[in-house]
Amino acid sequence: AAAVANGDKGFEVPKLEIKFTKLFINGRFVDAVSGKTFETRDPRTGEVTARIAEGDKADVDLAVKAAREAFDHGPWPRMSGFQRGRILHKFADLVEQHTEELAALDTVDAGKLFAMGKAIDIPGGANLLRYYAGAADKIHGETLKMARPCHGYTLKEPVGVVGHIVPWNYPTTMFFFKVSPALAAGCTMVVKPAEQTPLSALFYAHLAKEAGVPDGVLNVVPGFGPTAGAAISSHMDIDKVSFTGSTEVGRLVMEAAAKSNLKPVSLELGGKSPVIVFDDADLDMAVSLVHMATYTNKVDLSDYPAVPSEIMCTSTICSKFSSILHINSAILQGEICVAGSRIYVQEGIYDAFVKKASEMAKKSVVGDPFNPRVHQGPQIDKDQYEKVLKYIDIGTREGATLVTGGKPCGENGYYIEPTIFTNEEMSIAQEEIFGPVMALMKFKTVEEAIQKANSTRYGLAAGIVTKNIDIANTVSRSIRAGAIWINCYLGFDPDAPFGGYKMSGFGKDMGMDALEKYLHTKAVVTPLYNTPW
Ligand code: TXE
Repeated sequence: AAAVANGDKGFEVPKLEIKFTKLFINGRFVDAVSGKTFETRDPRTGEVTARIAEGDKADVDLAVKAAREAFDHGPWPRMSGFQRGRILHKFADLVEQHTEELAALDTVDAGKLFAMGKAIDIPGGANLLRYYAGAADKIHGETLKMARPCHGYTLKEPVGVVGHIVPWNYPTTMFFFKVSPALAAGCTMVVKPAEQTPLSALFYAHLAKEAGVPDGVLNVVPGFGPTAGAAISSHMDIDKVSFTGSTEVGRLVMEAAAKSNLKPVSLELGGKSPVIVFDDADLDMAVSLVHMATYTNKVDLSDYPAVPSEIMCTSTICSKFSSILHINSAILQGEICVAGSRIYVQEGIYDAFVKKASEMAKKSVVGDPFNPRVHQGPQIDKDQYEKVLKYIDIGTREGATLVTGGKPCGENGYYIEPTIFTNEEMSIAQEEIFGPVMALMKFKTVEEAIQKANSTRYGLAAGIVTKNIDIANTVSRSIRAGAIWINCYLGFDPDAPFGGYKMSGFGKDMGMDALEKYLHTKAVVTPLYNTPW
């Protein structure tokens, strides 16, 4: 079993003061209309960290009113893109200046490794702001080649008031995936962070104001899904909803949008992403890469030597830190939508691969995410912890072979051992577990690998490990998924659009595609002088 570092006290937990616990509406921190609050808990212990104002329909209404006013009459959409870009750059600087504190907030809220927050999530958020700050003054339409004697051109206009509903697994990254392009486009917005992780979003609202984002442009309303979340997706005065979360809730969001004002939605949903390892792969590199692909979010790979940093590209959201993060980015516990949780290994190296993958999982140190010796932190909350253990139980009952792990660990908190099953296509190899559970399977031919990789309702990402360029090219074109990572995993970059095929949703985060999703295209046509219309 994996080593547990719970008894290890040889590290410092930064002193953390929770400064922002109220809703942020129209540039001010306010109580909920109902006066209600809810608890946010520390997954390291299950104990309450803070009580947060609980936003509901009435609060969403107030936030939308402020955002509507800021859009219809405020300076933000009317400012030049250059001016908006300057404010976003300032926002990015402020985020970086508070890196430690913000990373600590995400650690106590989500159980994320502190080291990873400092190296990846927080600077990565700042980098997303900068990427879109640079794009804000380059938003323009086209001159059209009209068939008739007319002058025709397009204008790109912000879509209006946006509702962002975000999950808990990457509180900072998800916040900036959504907010940065929407701000650059000139939209105003209401953000609902996940009920498990409201802390950093409220801090970002405060920093946005300090940077000069006008009141009403960025509102943050923490609260629960069926109340605050549903109030956003069904709101008559929200022009667009951008959602990341489960496929089930994605369906509800789309339904509510259709039943209210037909607002466009974009959905980034679950995944069950395959990683295909071919016989010619460098075995040590492939094992490390797959380990990272499966367990990532709370697994730190820096102790595992085999992956050359330039190969293991990973979250270059934070390109500045690329060398550390190449190695470090694995820091999660499978709580990532692109977890490479179905691993197909070609028969020639299968047995050796299983052995090495299991050795690596056993070397993982599970424990307090503030401890720099720890590779893997706790699951986010009791529900997710129980869900993962339930899937482990199902795997065992369906006859999959448990190679390693499979048990909770630690005295308190929501820790689970990195787990490996070998099996044929069972439910644990089909359903999103969102935990540290790897399903290893064997294949013979390229065709079989493609067929197996595609045999899922999801289509978010896929990994291919081979030195053969023909196989890499063929397989990458044949897999129905929005991101293909060849000889790397988590190949995120601000310029690489990210989003799913099939039931993993539609619409992109990151890249210029994400900017498009917050823009309308307007066609303007006028006849040329003195020509017959
Ligand atoms: O997600 P939810 P949960 C998957 C993963 C995980 C499972 C459940 O498999 O185990 O989803 O996690 C808000 N109307 N992913 O329950 O409920 C909610 O408050 C509007 C994958 O946490 O989808 C939160 O802000 N909003 C995923 C957000 O939706 C509603 C990341 C996501 O929560 C709502 C997270 C409603 N009726 C979980 N109900 C990924 N793609 O990365 C809830 N919400």
